[in-house]
Amino acid sequence: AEMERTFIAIKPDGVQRGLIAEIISRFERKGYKLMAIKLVVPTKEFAQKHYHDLKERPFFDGLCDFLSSGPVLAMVWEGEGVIKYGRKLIGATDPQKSEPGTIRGDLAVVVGRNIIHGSDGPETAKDEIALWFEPSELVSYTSNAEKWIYG
Ligand code: YYY
Ligand code: MG
Repeated sequence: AEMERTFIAIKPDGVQRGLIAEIISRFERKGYKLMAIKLVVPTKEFAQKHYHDLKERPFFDGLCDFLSSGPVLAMVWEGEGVIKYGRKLIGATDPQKSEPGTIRGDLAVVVGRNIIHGSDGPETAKDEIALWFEPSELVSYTSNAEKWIYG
């Protein structure tokens, strides 16, 4: 299997609403492998780094205030196609447009409180994993389910 890794974070709204287990289970039951996980309250400066691509957008300041307003569950998930398919599981940015069955479609209502972040491509995945995690925090292990998931 062509394994790749993506950065997934449950934002403060998802944590406060008690959706951690619900969200993790969607990645876990799909067959992706959890490589790293931690609960952190990012500083506003850290949030600005995470969202640096959006610094010209009108919602940037509010977005960074929000991300740094409480605990964020930061994770790295591994699997074949996990970057692109992880975004499918998450659904469209605006929950008004996310399909039912997706995380945002099922669990969120407005764009400013869309509960989850996922890397949007291989380059951002690499950068975001490096921003949020030390290399030593990534745990490599063999999953016994792997041969049943990938054949
Ligand atoms: O990657 P994704 O989270 O789906 O969307 P981005 O375009 O990267 O925007 C990041 C974040 O910014 C989004 O999850 C909510 C917020 N946001 C907003 O508050 N208002 C918008 N019009 C667009 C995005
Ligand atoms: Mg994005």
